[in-house]
Amino acid sequence: MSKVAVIMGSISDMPVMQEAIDILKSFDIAVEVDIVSAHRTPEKLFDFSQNAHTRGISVVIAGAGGAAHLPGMVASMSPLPVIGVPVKSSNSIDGWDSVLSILQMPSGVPVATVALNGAKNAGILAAQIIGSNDEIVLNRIIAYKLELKKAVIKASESLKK
Ligand code: RP5
Repeated sequence: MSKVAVIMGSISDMPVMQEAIDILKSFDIAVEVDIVSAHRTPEKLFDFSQNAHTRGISVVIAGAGGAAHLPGMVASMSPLPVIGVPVKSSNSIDGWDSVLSILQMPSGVPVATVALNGAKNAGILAAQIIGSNDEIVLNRIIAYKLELKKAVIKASESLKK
């Protein structure tokens, strides 16, 4: 069974990252959650990045704020796809620090960066990656998108009443 690792640089990122955990659980995908700080626990960062793929993890979602080096450093050492969530931390310069430090990766070392505080989309993207090779998960994504469509149609119809 595929598993997604949701990691973050600090416990202060948890309110944002909880959205990734929640949507993954709604798709019935196994989630491993941990705090891995690129700057405060560098040894743990190395250990996590070099070994995640040997522990049944298929995708890594990494959220961090400020000088947000966590997603990029995981991507530098792991063969797994890494989705980066820029977190708008309390002392951030409007979140631009987080966005740019996760987005602007060098050639050869991609991080799939979602929107500022976009942990929910990170969870959906991780589910889609798993779904590309897992029909059950794929069907849950199809059902989810159908619900999105129905909500828009319902809202549209409510305007015409
Ligand atoms: C980053 O610094 C974390 O990802 C967090 O977004 C930010 C602030 O961390 P704390 O000082 O709240 O632990 O490393």
